[in-house]
Formats: sequence, structure tokens, C-alpha cells
Amino acid sequence: MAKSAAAIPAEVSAEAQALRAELQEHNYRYYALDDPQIPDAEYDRLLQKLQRLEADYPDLITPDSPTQRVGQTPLSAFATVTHELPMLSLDNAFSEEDIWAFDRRVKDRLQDDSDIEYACEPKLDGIAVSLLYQDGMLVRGATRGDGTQGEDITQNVRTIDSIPLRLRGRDYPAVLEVRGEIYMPRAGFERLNEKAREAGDKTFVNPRNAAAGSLRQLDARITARRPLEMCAYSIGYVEGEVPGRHSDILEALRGWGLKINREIQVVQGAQACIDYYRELGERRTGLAYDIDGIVFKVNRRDLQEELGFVARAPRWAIAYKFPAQEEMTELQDVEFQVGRTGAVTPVARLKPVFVGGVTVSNATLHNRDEIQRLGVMIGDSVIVRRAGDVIPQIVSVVTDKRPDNARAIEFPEHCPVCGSPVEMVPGEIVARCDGGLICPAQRKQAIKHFASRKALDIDGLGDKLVEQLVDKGLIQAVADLYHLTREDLSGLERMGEKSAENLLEALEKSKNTTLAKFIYALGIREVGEATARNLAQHYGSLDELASADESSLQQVDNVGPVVAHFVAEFFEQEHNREAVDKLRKAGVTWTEQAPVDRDSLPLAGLTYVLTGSLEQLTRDQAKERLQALGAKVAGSVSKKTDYLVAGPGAGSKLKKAEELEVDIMDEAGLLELLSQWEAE
Ligand code: 5U1
Repeated sequence: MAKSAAAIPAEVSAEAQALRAELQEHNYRYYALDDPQIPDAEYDRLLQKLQRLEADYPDLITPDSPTQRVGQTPLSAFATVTHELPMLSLDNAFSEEDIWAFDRRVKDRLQDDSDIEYACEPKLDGIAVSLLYQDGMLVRGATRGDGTQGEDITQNVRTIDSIPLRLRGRDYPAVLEVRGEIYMPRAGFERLNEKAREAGDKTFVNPRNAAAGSLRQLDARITARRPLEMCAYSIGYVEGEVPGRHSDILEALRGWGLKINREIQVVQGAQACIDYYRELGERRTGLAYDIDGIVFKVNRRDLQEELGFVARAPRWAIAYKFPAQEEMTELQDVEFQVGRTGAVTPVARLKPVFVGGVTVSNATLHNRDEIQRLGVMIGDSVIVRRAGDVIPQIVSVVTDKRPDNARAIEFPEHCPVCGSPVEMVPGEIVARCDGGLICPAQRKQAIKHFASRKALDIDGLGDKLVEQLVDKGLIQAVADLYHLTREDLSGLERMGEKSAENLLEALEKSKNTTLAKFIYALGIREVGEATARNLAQHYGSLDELASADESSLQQVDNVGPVVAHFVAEFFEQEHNREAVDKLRKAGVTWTEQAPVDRDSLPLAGLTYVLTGSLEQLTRDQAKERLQALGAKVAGSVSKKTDYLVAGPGAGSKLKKAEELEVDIMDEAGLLELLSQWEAE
């Protein structure tokens, strides 16, 4: 039962105060220092203890208590806030020349030609906000709005754990306005969209929109469930003393409990700014959050004051933007491509547009569901996103710009290449051409796969050559490759005598391979390189594999019912058995091996977990290759985990691994490990 103020014993009051201070300190270590000292579970335990005390003695509750982050009463509208000092915007630079010109302007105005000290900071792609602290207490959070007036989002900013409700220490100014960016880290964004997808809800287009949508909630309980963070990048209105250098102000803010970006650096001169831009630009896609440029600021505050402002932007700062990752263009047509396994994929043909540093004229539309989800029509203006090396995607449609002659996208009922029916398999989102190897598109893809580096590695047999060979009727199936003659090749485009000779030599060389590579080369659905290796190790010979039934196949590591079904089905089909026979007759041989005892594999008995993004490998490839060496790959970190492979953007799994003192390696370490054992 709740007890009144008079009844609060002194020791209870002291305990609540101590708990609050302890929780605040842990928050500071976690967000500002990026150096947590206790596991999340321990933090939650302390918070619950404080909650229980406050439930027993409600008069103990203070507005800055960590239990008081989430207000229970939704607002009917956001109030308007007038900023004490305008929230400025930044001038943009788009080239190195622009940076040199900016540096020149700064020097000319200061009438000093020596190198300027600049602070270099990533420009986070989020929402600019202002936080007002009075006597160390957070009293107001506001959006930038038009720079003069914004919206009061105090209830919402209070829910963000990296924003302290009370500043740490005592040496903060009596009134301090902190400015910064609220953003959604990519990992949180992916999780949020994944949940939305599972629930059949609308997904967010990008982390910035997700952050904006989350902050615009009148019910702060919704904001509280969104993975938002805030990084401070400057101060606004202040009553009190602050340091004389921008970088020292940021350090002071960190000391008062705010999160400051870890990539910030102080450099001398414009060339060093450009070097910083290039260096971070290369690492951009590996960061845990989206950035759209780099901000350079004259570091000395006295020089900032001397330089002053022009219009609504300071003369002492500039944002050097990265090439946009999203642009608008027109969807001119949709074509349908048929893959090796018959999957029919819609491909958007776009009016060429420069995005993410390259000109994009095609983007994948994935499948029929995606077309429906986007509600896209031919002729629409669409937003194309290209981040890093990711295949360009259409992320949304600008329906306001839809022309009168926009056409619906008709998914074909017959294969655009061979005319066979296109089927939707129940439980699959992909539509497939029914033609199998009758379909030239599937045949071409199957031959390309057979010749690829990880399969029979036929040097010189590129995609264009395969297309010509099939189109001219010189080959129908993979075994025909081994009957090609000099005369056959001489009539082909870009095929000189020497190239023809080299290709015939490469074909000859490819005849000697390993069982694992041969299985992989067959192109059985869902059988990747590592699964092929597991099958080869398990059965030791192709005949053993070909006669295995589904339940035997499921004994193989990493082979579940779906893969087992595809493998058994492949060898049941007469034309596949014939294709294998023809290859044997053409002279293709492979080293058979005694079945391997998996317990004797180098990583047997070890459990790995993968987290964060990897650059050289996909997650699946890393997983398959670890499994092929005998390791188990688990989805979450526990006491049973031996190693965590952590890439950029690693979050809670990394934290947990650190708590449990699990060994951690990065992608380079993983690649070294794989190459060490795979070579044996
Ligand atoms: N990192 C950073 N982002 N950003 C945005 N610094 C920074 N400074 C800004 C803005 C609008 O404005 C300055 C004028 C304080």
C-alpha cells in the first residue's frame, strides 16, 4: 500500500536517492562513455527496486527519476516553442573545391592565413532537436521547426535513454540549451521493420523517417518503444560559463551525461578536413547509423563569434555532403528475369539517375508482394535508394506525381523466355517458370553457375559467351561444353584464336575437380558451397549421395527437410541423372573421399554467433563456411557460445558477449580462421 510523505523513513529516502544516483551513473557509462559496467539485467534489477520503493512511497518520486521517463497521458497536440536563439541550418559543400573555398573565406575574413583548427563531425541523418536544462534538470525538448519556432516534444524526448533527465556533476551552467540529432541506429530500424512486417503493419522507408515518425507521436508510450538515440553536437542559449573551444564544449557535454559522437576529430587546415571526409566516407556503410555528410566547424569560439552568420547559416561551419543515397526518378518499365531455379523476378527499368555515387538505371522489385506493398505503377515517380554496395531498391512511390497514363504492372502468367506457365508455389513468395532446363534462361543460368569460380571454375567462360553459345544452339546442357571445338568457337563475337585455345584448355583443366565442387556445380536448389561440402564429407561419393533418401539426408549437418527434399528430388529426376552421366562420359572426374567423421573437423564442438554487418561475406556464407569446418552457428549469445564474430553495428549481442566474457573476433579474424582451416 502507498504510504504518505510523513511516513517515509529516512533510510528509505536515502536508499531511493542512492539508487537514482547509481542508475544515472550507469546510464552515463553506457551512453556517454560507451563503457557499460553492469549487464542490462542488473540495471533492470536496480530500476525495479527503485520502482518498488516509489510504489510504496509515491512522495519519493522526483521528475528526474529514471522511473519517470514515460508519461501516461497522450497529448491532444504539440505546443509551439519559440527558440531563445534561432536554430541555424548549415551551408552545404558538394566538392573538395567547395571546402577549399570555404577555408579561403574563413581565412580572408579573419585576415589570417595560417591553418585553421577545425572540428570534424559526422552529420547524422536524423531530426535536429533542442534540449533545455535549468539548474541541471531537463525542462523542455523541442524540434527545430522553422528554426525560430518548433514543437514541444518534451514528453517524447524524456523517453530516450541517452538523454539525461538531470545533468551529471555540478559545474554545468544554470541554463543550458543542448542541440543535437535524434536518430535511429540501423540495427534498431531493421528490428522495428521486421516486427512491423511480421504484424502486417506498414514499414518505414529509412531510419530517418522512422526517427521522425517516432518523435511525432502524441502518445509518448509509443515513442518509448522505438529504438531512438540522441547525439549532442552544439549548445544554444546558455546562462553561465562554457569552454572556449567547440571540441571542449562537447567534452563538457559528455561529462554532464550527454552522448557525443565517437568519430569527432580536431584537425588543422582544409586538407586534413578533406582527408577526414574521405576516410569516414569509406567507412560510412559500416557505421551503426546513417550519416549524410561531414560537418566542419571552426573550433575556436572567439573566431566563430568574429565570423558571425549570414542569412540563417554560420560562416564558421559547413556540411560536406556525401552523394545522396536516395533520389527520385521515373519507373519507365518493368521486365521479368528468370533465374537458375526458375524464379521470376521483376526488374524496374528506371530513367537513369545519379544516386549513392553511381548512375542507376535498374532496381530490383523482388517479387509480386513487393509490387503490391509499394503500390507502384509504370510511369510513377519513385524514390530509389542505393546505400553502399547494396542493390538499388525502390523504397516508395510519390503518388501525388502519378501521371494519368500510369499503367498497372502485370505479373506474367507465362515465362517471358520460354512460354511455360509461371507458378506460385504455396508457402513461397517467389513465382517460378515451370520450364526447367527447357527454358533457355534457366539453362543459361545453370551453365553460368556450373562454370563459376566456386564450381568448376572455367576460366574465360563468362556470361556473354554462355549467352552466345546457347543462343546459337552450340550447347544445350553443361556436358555439351566439353564437346566444343575450335571451329564452333571461331564464329563467336570477340573470340580470337588465342581466346578459343585458352577456353578449350580451361575446359580440359576443369574436368578434374572435387566432389564438393561438383555437387555445388550441379545447381541443386538451396545447396550452397558449404552445404555441398557437408554432403560430400558425409557421403564420400556421388553414388551414395544420389541414392540417399530424405531422412538420411537430414542427418547431414545443416540439412533440414527443405534442402533434403530438393536434393532427393534432383537425383530422382531422370534428366538430372542423365546430365551427370553425360558429364562423366565427357571425362569430368572428381576425387571421391572417405566419409568424414564430423567430430574430427577442426571447429567441431565450438559454437559461434554472428552479429553486426560483415563486408566481405554475407552472413549466410560465413555461417555455411563455419559449419563446414564443424562449428555450430547459433542465433544468440549464451554461456555455451565460444566466439562472437562482431561486425560494425553490433549491438546487444556484443554487449552480452562482453558480459559473459565470450571471445570476440572481427571479420578479418574470421577470414583468417577460415582460410587457415579450409586450406587443409
Ligand atoms: N554534427 C553536426 N551536425 N550538425 C547539424 N553538427 C551540426 N551542427 C549544426 C547542424 C544543423 O548546426 C550548427 C550551426 C550548430
